[in-house]
Amino acid sequence: MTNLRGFWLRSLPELPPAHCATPADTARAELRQLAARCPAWGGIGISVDPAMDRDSYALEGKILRGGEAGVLYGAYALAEAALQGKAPADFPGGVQAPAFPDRMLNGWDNMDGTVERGYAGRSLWFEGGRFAYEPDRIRQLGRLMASVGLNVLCVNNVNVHEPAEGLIDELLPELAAFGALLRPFGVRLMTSVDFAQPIRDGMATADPLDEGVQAWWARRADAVWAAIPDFFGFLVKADSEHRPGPFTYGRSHAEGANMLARAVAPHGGKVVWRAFVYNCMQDWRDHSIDRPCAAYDTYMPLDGAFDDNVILQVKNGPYDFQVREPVSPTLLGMERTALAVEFQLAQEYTGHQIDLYALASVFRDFFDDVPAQRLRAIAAVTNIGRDESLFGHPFAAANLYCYGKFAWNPGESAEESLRSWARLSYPEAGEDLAEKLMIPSRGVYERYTATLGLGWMVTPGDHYGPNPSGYEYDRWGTYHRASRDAVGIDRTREGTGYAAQYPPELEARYSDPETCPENLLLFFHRLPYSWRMADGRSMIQRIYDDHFDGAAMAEQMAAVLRELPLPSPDREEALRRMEAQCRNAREWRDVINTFFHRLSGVEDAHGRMIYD
Ligand code: GCV
Repeated sequence: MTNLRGFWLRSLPELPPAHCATPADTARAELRQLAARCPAWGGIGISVDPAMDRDSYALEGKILRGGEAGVLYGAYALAEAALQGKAPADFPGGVQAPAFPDRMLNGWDNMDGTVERGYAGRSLWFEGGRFAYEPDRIRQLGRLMASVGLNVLCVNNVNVHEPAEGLIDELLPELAAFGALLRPFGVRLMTSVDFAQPIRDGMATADPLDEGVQAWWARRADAVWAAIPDFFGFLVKADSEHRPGPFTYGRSHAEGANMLARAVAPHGGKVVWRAFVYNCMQDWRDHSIDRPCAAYDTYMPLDGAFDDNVILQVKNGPYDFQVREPVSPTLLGMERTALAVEFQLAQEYTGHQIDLYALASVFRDFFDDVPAQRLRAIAAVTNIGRDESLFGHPFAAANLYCYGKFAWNPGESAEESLRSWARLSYPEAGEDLAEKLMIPSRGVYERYTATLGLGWMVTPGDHYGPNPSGYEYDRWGTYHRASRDAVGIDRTREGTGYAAQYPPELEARYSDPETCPENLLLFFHRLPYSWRMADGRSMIQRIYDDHFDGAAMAEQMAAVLRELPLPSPDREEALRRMEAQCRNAREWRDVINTFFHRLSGVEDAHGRMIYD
């Protein structure tokens, strides 16, 4: 059966029996298992209260009262408290409810079994053009999702490749069978759809204003909801990175999204429309286009034009899941559109689940700037695959765990969520694992890769390992513009104007290099290497120092890891990956420092080795 490496449910190893049909059945089974392990928490009964919101719950004496799925979230909350040694009397009183009704995971799984940006092996549920899985592993996935409060799973990649079109057609019975395994865990399904799908089905056009096209989608929706009555909806990547979309027909994204929304509305379905639209055929010499401006420029004029059942899903930053980005101004600007933020748990630019990079502080930083009330939903690209540990690196499980915590409560603390993950998942090592490895991990990774808000210096395509010019002369709009004297892009009103997309207070903070957070300095400003940082160091010296420090810190983390009392085989797996991380950190240090040394001609103040 499934190994639960890196996840606290390992302390309650039994899957609820397969005959559990509802979240309430599952909750009862989980509470029985908990009572056997922690007798002080025995004797708690469950009461499903149709008057409560679907996902909320309250512990009232010995009764866990909740909505249809809320009782299950309550059962897992009780289990977490019990396993951290708390007493039932300490359990929070009152009704507990999630901040967002829709808490989504997006699988970028292809039906041939590969996973786009997957670092935990092949797809957990697709192989050879169809569903192929061990039912218990899917139930385990449902259990993992419910245990961290998530309730929607998109099964296929937003880049919809051909066989996936069958998902809402001849493969519907397979999709329904898959969904049935997740329903007892309160998880509903979504699929990505290809905007041009009617054409592949023989239609002459996919124009959203064409009545034949509208009727085609309505028929598809009828078939999907007939097979899966609680189906969540469709996820769409349109007019993005060569995917088809309404622009082909001179239509707006509101017209495209609303056409689909009207097809699914009679079934209570949703359309989740991604706002990842930019010019991916840019000439690097053209300074008039600035990619981070793209989403706001495209969608702000459409604010208020989307139907109620459309959710616009916007990446957390304006670029693409870089190590550090400011928040997306689109999420701060749109007032009359249902919005979702999209994070990426899969560590595409953040270490491929080899290097440690805890995302908890990414979530914290985001919600420090974006009030949760602005958002209708929250989404994240999964980091799960067929590897035995499900996450590749067992500690990458922390990113799913912390995502769930923030999806439920955006006021969560980054440090505390990592501490509870570590205490619960590795009780023997918990404190040091959190304090010395997970909490500092993002800062360490940032130092040796992309300090001061510089992104994109990665190997093209693969996105692991350094290549400072790899994306510099390419068509993707991803430039740092490093020259002999200066680096960075001026994004103030005097430059590309991007900063003007923010509300005044943020614009003012970002636009002045003295108040701009140092970790975003070169994202917002073009500065000479001699620029004085707050601590008196020159900017170029700071770049050198950060890369030396980052690589040294990775070595210190390796020394800590060697001493941690972790169970096998997690310990060996983590050590093996840490060795690779240290190699990676040294390579980043040398390549980036050499690049800037050669360009600037400035020597390191400490005379350390930089290659000539
Ligand atoms: C699914 C980036 C990634 C792509 C991904 C895309 C997206 O460009 O590199 O792999 O495609 O984002 O979010 O659509």
